[in-house]
Amino acid sequence: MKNNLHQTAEKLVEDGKGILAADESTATITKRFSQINLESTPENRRSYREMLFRTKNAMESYISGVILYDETIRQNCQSGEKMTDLLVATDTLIGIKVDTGAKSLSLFEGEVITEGLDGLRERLYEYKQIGASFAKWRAVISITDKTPTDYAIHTNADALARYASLCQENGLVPIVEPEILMDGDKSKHTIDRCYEVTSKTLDIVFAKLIDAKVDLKGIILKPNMVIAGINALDQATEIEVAEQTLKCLEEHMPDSVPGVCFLSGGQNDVDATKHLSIMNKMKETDIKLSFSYGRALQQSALITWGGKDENMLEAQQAFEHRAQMNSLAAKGEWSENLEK
Ligand code: 5MM
Repeated sequence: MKNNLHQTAEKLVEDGKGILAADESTATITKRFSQINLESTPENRRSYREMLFRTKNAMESYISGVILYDETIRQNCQSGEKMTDLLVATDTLIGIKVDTGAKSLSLFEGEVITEGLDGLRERLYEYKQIGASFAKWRAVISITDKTPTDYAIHTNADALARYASLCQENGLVPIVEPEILMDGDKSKHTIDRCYEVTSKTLDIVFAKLIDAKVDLKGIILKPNMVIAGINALDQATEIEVAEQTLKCLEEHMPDSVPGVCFLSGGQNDVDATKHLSIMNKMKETDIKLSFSYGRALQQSALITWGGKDENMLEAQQAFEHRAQMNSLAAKGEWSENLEK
């Protein structure tokens, strides 16, 4: 019989739906707002996110869940209702970012460890009472000629496993996000190197999850695609990205995981959609591949909005368009001419 965790995980990857990552920490959303010269105040963050969550058709038809930041899960809309009520009204699952960010890893230059385990059990309990049904923790691994070290991968995987077990203990589905960053250096960050590092990281993460007794049917994996770095001299073709990513997941992710929701990681929005769609067309198994995009779902809406009320409708249309394109990609039905 399916328990609640399995049901929630399956609902997150329901056909043609994916996750909106709107859990930018204050520092990150401030960086995003600086592109439109908008001050990052609680009111502006609320207006922006409220605009996204009120895009009714996008939320109802294409988005299974939204990952929130602590501020948003406790925030009220301008009209006084809770922000989370907007998600409940469109039958969108409420998620919450529970890591407290990646901090420099002592004695390992250039590497980071994600923090947030202290007091996590109590915080998860509270988020569950507020209405969350899933959570997210992002581990960050970078590619250079000296990194990642084995220690950085292991210590980040230990934290992911501890987080995931605490989530399941508290009835929340953990989104397990080991992100290999795309900004490694020019010559070192080839698609082959990304394949090697992603494979190794997934092997270690899943070994630790299993050791921690995490029920793999009650998690969602949020990985990077296997792709050359943004600055890499040798860029891979879209077919290579799709083939390598599929191969990596088939060989390094246990079959029991109910679904994969990719991060976009700095790919431009159309590339993130295109790669997802090609993978879904190409796959020969019933692996569920969807999206948990932040920038690739939001960037066009943010720029169109520009912080101005009069642009809200057009910005919502931009958001709905990207959500619809990614919904099609999650079914392998996207094509370039739909972008026009
Ligand atoms: C939306 O941004 C998330 C939170 O980032 P910070 O902790 O840096 O504020 C981030 O974890 C995001 O969910 C993932 O990176 C996926 O987003 P992208 O933009 O890579 O699809």
